[in-house]
Amino acid sequence: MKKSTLFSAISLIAIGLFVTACGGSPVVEKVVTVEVEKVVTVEVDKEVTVASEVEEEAVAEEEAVAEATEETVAEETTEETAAPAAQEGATLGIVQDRGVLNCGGNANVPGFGFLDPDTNEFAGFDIDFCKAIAAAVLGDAEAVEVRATTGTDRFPVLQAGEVDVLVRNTTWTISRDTSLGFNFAPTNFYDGQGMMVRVDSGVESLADLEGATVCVQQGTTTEKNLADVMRALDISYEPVVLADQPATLAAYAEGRCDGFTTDKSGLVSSQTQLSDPSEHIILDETMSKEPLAPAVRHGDDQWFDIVKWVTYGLMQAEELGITSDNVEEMAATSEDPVVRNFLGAEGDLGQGIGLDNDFMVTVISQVGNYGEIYDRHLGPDTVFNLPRGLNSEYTEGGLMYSPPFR
Ligand SMILES: N[C@@H](CCC(=O)N[C@@H](CS)C(=O)NCC(=O)O)C(=O)O
Repeated sequence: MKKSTLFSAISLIAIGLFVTACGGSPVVEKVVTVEVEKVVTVEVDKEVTVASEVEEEAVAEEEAVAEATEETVAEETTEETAAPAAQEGATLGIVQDRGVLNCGGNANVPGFGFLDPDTNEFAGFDIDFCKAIAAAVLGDAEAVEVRATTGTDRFPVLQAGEVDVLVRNTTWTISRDTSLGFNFAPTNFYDGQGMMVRVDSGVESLADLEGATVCVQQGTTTEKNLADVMRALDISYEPVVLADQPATLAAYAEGRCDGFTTDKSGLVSSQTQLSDPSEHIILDETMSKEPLAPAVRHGDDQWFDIVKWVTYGLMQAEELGITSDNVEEMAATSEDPVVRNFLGAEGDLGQGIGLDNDFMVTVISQVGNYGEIYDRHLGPDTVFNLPRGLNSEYTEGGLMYSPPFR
């Protein structure tokens, strides 16, 4: 197919934003610079998609800057040369030759994706999905390089192939799944947007936020949902749009916003980072559906299948009662044909995706099943103690359901 080079450079510079800081006095808070620069080599019929997406992002950035009362953003995408689609069948070989899985992650959401400053290691629920994929394709759950991404740069980074997979509390939406050029593996965490407020504000529901300021992070579904929900409820409010989670949380903590909105998982996580978590509550209302899922680039169905079936495999293992402790024994001794096929003791299910037939034995022995991952990072023995809710197995009334390994 014919190729061409697309260069798109968008630079929005707004200077001298006069804002009112917490103390009330007007100050020049920051020079706002939003730059999106792309040089991409693409198939001709995909140029329009990429270009229009960049434009959409630019418009969204502009709106965010215009809407926000103050702030923010020195945001640059690092993408220079990018193929928006992966080549069929290539990714597995690239990862195996490299010997390391490049995984787009989050550094700022404890429990999900967090760069521990003490150990300088990434840890969390999402990070364990990176590890599971590495175990499946490289035989080593530790063979992962996590790249910290923000709400804004995660998509260009994945589009450019700078990471092989993105596992970063990313909501599966139609535009991301189509025009942005990604495929989503099964949802690994069903979430919804919430609102955190101070207990002493007396705010008990969204309706009480008339005239309030709300801190929200740029480049997220959160930003758009907030506008939609408040409009539908006919509540006027002022968004304060910030570049990343630390800035958004800090602005809320400093009292610059009455509310802080993001995915409820992100709120629970962020609440633990506040100096006195008990001074804050998360409102009962759920403002949106946020199915969080791993994503890969369009173009390589084999790679998509691998990420998809490793994710399902973690759920299937939990359903079958296979854990990191018993997986080797189950593989060696189980006479249940479903278990034997799943673990590659018989049949050739791994072969269909270019992996060893016992790939799930490697994954489960090194990372555990879905329930083990959940409990390790979010369960009753953690500071989050998040009930499984929708993230329970379907046999327990939840939505975790793997199609058959058959
Ligand atoms: N699920 C939403 C929101 C994801 C998101 O970016 N959440 C923020 C707030 S918890 C975050 O992870 N920030 C981390 C960071 O900025 O480093 C989406 O996909 O747009």
